[in-house]
Order: sequence, then structure tokens, then C-alpha cells
Amino acid sequence: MKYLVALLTVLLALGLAGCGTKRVVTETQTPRTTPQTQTPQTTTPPAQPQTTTTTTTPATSEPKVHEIEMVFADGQFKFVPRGLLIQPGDKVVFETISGPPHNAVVFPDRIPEGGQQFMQSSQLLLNPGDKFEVTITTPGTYDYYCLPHQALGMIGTIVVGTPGGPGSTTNTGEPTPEEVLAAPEGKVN
Ligand SMILES: [Cu+2]
Repeated sequence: MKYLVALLTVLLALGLAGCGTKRVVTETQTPRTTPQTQTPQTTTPPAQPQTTTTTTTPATSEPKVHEIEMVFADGQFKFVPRGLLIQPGDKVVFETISGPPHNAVVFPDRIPEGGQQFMQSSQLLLNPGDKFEVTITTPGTYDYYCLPHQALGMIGTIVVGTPGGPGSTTNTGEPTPEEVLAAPEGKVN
């Protein structure tokens, strides 16, 4: 009997030990391959229409119309502007504003070769609002005066294109070509 008990104890002990044997659980971790399907954000830039606005200014500009007023103001007879820069083919309109009669006559010895006279000495603008138009094509310097008021200093200069001719060399009170070229907007008042 004693022997049997001993055997049982041994068996029990073994059994317990058996239970104690650790199970090596090899956790085969299946890697969660969550494939990150990255939707490629193809940011296609909006097609920008290349509007290359090349405003090509034509070499030959349209003829312009310039106005010169003939006035009597502050005790002075004068052309306004007294000096003017224009381009060949431009038109100049002389308009009587106050203090008539007026005219605009180019000094015969101060006109470019081939240049045209504006008004005849005998021509006069008698009333405010009266006008005289002239289209000037020959380049150069035109010095001109108002016959009734020349002695009172009513004289002026028009430079057509580039200065030239006898009007450029000497000066008797008119704006010089240099003054005309340097003036803002080509106007000497
Ligand atoms: Cu006058």
C-alpha cells in the first residue's frame, strides 16, 4: 500500500510537470500587408492659354491733328502753344480764340526747303472761332508769325519730324527747336 501511494505521488508530480511544459506558441504573425494603394494625385495644372499680346506699334503712325490757339490774354498776343513738335503728314489747325484779327505766316527765310507756307500775309482770321488748317509734310523747322501782332511778340515754331532748315540756325524770339524737342509732349507754351 505504501508503495502504491508513492507511485501515485510520482505520477501526479509528473502530470503536473507535464502541464507545466510551456507551449512555445510560435505566433507566426502574418504581416498585415495592407497595400496602401495610394491614388497618385496627378494634379494636372490647368492649361494656361498663352496669350502673348504683342501690340506691335506700327512704324508709321496715323496722322494727328494739332491745335494752336491764337489768343490775347494777360495783355499778350500769342500762339498757344508757341512751340510744337509734330510728325510729317500731321495737320495743324489754327483757331482764333480772342484778340483778332490773326494769321500765321511762315517767315520766308525761316522755312525748310520745299516746305509750304501756312497763310498768306493778306489772309486774316477776323472772328473768334475762325480756323485755318494746314497739313505739313516736309520735315524741318518752321518759324512763323502773326502779321498784325508780330511786333508784339506773336511768333511761334513748329518742328516737323526733325529740326532742319534756316529756322533752326538763328532765333528771333520764337522757341528754339531744342526747346520744342525737350518740351513735355512737344509743346512749349
Ligand atoms: Cu495775332
